[in-house]
Amino acid sequence: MTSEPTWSGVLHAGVHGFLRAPLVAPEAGALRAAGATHAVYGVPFDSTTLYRTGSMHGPKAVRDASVQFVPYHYDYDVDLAERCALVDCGDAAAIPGNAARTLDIAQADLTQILSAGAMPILLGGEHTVTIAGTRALATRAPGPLGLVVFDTHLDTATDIGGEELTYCAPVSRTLDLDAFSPSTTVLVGIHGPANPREEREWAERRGVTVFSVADIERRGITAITEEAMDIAWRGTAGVYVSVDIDVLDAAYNPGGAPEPGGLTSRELFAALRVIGARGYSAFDVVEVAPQYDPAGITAITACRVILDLLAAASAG
Ligand SMILES: [Mn+2]
Repeated sequence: MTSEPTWSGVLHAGVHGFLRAPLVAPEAGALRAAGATHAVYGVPFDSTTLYRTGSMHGPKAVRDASVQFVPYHYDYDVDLAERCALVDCGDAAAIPGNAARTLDIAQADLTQILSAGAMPILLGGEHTVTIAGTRALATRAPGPLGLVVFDTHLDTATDIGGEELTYCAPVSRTLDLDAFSPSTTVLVGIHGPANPREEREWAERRGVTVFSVADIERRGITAITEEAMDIAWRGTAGVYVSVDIDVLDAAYNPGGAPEPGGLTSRELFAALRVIGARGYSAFDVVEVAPQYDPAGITAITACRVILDLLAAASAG
């Protein structure tokens, strides 16, 4: 983060990375030279989206929204500028219409970030981009990995019309990797009539833990997230966290897939408090589709997801 005064000029003036972080190429040498501990990296890709395409504009919208925040987080009494050396690695050179090549490009860049000892903060793009994140972590991690996904949807499709690299399948493609296991995979926030029965049966058959909105209603988000992290960290060397912004109620996410009956933003932030305290290895925020959201609520909330996760991990 830069040392320029927070309130000088107008917040949105100038060319900036996420939270005014310096721009550094996604190359291990450059990242090491910059002393980066955390690296924001966007994947502007949405070519497999079935409904309301537009999350390719997510990374830009999240960066733009980030200028209204300061590195100090009141809720945690933590100044991220003192705790993290955050850089912005820009965006993947995504190939429209080609998920396989886009994921390869993103995985290579994310591997550079990880090999520099920095934590990737991946901005979608559609949920397919998670596959690049989990693949990169799997090639770098010393042992088995856990996966925690916040989403309205199961995302456990085997394929869509024979296409395996689709935004309906980030969980199933991650579980193709040897490093990940259904027994340490948890889906949180699932609900509603946008989940095919086959995806539910796939998750049940494999032994993936699913916590629905009804579970959260009954037990509370903190207890649910504590149990999710217990499961994800059971015998694992790292945990990948994916936040599909559509886990939130449509009131907070009018974008790509608005879903009535989802979590409140305060419930999500309470979950992130637990996740930060328990620790994670990498995370993403996906499915921000700003053009359906004239007030910019979704991108602002996605910024909060990042700032809360970083602050929660830095606190205490
Ligand atoms: Mn999803």
